[in-house]
Amino acid sequence: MIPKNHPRYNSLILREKIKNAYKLGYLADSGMIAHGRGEAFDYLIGEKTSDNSKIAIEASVAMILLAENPVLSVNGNTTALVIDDIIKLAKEINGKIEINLFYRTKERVDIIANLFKEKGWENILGTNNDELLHINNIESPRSTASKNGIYNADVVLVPLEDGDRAEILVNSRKKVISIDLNPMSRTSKKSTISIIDNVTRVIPSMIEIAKNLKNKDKDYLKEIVNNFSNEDNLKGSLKTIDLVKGKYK
Ligand code: PTJ
Repeated sequence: MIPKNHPRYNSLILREKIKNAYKLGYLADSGMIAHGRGEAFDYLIGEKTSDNSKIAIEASVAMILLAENPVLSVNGNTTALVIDDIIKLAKEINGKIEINLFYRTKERVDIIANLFKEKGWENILGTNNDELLHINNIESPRSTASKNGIYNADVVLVPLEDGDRAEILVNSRKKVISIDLNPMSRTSKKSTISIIDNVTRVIPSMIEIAKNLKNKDKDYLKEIVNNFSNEDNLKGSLKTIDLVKGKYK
C-alpha cells in the first residue's frame, strides 16, 4: 500500500499499474523499459502539462472531431495506464478503438480485448489476426491494421508508438497524432501532431477539451488545426526541458 502523502505517490501508482499489467501477461516486457524511459522524460518536462502541450492537445482534439473515421490505437502500456479514459474519450468523440501491438501475440491481444469487454467496450478492433490487412501492401508485421479501423482511418491517435509504424501510417497519408514523452523520438518527429506529455494526463485532458469543442462549428475547428505547427510545437517542447532544467541551476 503506497501512502497518499508519499512525495512520489502518483509515479508509484503508475509503476504499480505497469507491474500488475506485466503480471497479468498483457504488458510487453519491453513495456517496463519504455515506462522507465517515459518517467525520465517526464522529470525533464516537470511532470506536468506545459502550455505548449496544451496547444498540441487542443489541435489534436479539433483534428479528431473533424475526422470521418478516427481510431484510437491501444497497446499494453496504454491499456495498463488509461483504459477507462480511452473508453470515455472514444465515446466522447464517437471513435473506434483498435488493439495495435508492437510485440504482438495472440495471448496478449486476447487479454487486452477481454479487459475492454469487461469495461463494457465490446467492439474492440484488431483482435483477429486473419482479418488484418497490410497498409500500402507493406509485408511487415509493423504494417498490419484492421479494415474498419486503422486501415481505413483518416486520423489515428497513437500513444507510445514505435517509429517504424508511425512512419508507415504517415506515409499512407493518415493524420497521425502521437503521444510520446520523448520529443526526439522518431515517432514524435514523424507525426502530424506530436503531443509531448504523459498519456495519463493527455487522455483526461482530451476528454474535457472534446466536451467543449464538440459544440463548435467545423470552421472553428479547422482554424485551430490550421494555426498549429508541429515543428514549432516540438521546438517548444525542447524549450520546456531547458526551462525546467534551468530551475535546478
Ligand atoms: O504493447 P506493445 O507490444 O505495443 O509495446 C509497447 C511498447 C511501448 C513497449 C513499444 O511500443 C516500444 O518498445 O516503444 P518504445 O520504442 O520504447 O517507445 C516508447 C516511447 O513512449 C518512449 O519514447 C517513451 O519515452 C514514451 N513513453 C513511455 N511512457 C509514456 C510515454 N509517453 C507518454 N506517456 C507515457 N506514460
